[in-house]
Amino acid sequence: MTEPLEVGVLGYRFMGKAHANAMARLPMFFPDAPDVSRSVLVGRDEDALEEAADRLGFDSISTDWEAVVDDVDVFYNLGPNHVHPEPSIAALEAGTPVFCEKPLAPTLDDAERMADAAAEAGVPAGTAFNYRFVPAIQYAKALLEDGELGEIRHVHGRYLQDWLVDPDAPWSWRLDEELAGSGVLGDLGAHTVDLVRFLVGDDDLAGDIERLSGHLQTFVDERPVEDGSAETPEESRGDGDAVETRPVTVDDAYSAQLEFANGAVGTLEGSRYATGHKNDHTIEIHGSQGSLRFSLERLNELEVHRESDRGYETILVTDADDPYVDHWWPPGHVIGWEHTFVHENYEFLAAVAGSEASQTPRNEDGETAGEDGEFEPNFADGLAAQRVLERVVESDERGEWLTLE
Ligand code: SOE
Repeated sequence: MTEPLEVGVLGYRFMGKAHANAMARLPMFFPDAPDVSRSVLVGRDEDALEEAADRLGFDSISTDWEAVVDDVDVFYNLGPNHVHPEPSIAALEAGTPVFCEKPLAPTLDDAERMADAAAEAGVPAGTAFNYRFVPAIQYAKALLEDGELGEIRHVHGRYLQDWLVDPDAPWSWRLDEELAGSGVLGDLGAHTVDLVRFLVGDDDLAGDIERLSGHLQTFVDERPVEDGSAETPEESRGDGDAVETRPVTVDDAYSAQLEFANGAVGTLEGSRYATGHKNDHTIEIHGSQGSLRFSLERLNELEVHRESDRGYETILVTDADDPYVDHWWPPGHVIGWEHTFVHENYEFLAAVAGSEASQTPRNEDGETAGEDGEFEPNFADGLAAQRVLERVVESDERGEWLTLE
């Protein structure tokens, strides 16, 4: 029997919980996944770490990431954005595979350093764009790759949340440029840009984004501080005992217009002020022979329109032969947001183990991601998304359309 992969995880809040849950589900639902031990949980506050390690099933805790990155078989970086670069680079320099939350880094420079370290290390380095692993999104990709929508003309991506609508919702690290890099742009826009690249980025579809025009807006420029740690909409509701305020130094909303290599046009939008939208990520694509649309709030469905149809057909992507579905429940027994983390952990850890367990679509050589030790989205994908986001910022500052190099 091979030894389990010892995983060290930095971060134990929202994303720490999502990934720990995913790892815990693997042996039950993906028995061909590599054996994993949730070995060490890393953070700064020992009491909080003890409590979280106990609850999330970790064997030990550490407040010293430098020691951990060298010691474990795999390092997960799930901390706030400003903590992504140094521990990830140190891990890669030690030859340890890294799985890092999105956006890859707070700045483009940091993202470039991280992607360079990954290329140098030659071990799996994944960016956790979990929405690629929604079965309906993979179904959509297969339709697009089969040319079923014809020539792509329009691509729309919107990610709307409403957790900052209340001007008294407390300040958090996500609202600080030093800690987060950007606001909605990096937090939500990174997901949308990645899905657009994933779905239509191939040369025989829309290809690369060639030019864009971006706009950013901050609606509330100061917020009350409670303990400054609010991380989720739930925690950001506020209980009115704030003692001071802190400036909001990031964007609250963004929009962008895109031109793709094949001449297709695109629009992107993201906001935390979209009243009534909790976690609404939608993608809509129109081609010469058909269209598709997807909404994260109905993630088991894909709406598809083909030339001969009079409207959209809603396809329930829950059949056993749909991506990943046979691991879960019989047709129609839907899955949720947390399953996307299980799928991405399965693929990433399979790549780390060099396992043949992966069931992602095979390439022309019949290989899956795990078989040749490659995992996508990798740090190069994280960097590519970041380049687009950086140009949105520059375009907003300069008030003009910009090309992407
Ligand atoms: C918070 O806005 C957030 O949790 C993002 O950070 C996640 O990436 C997204 O999936 C849901 O919203």
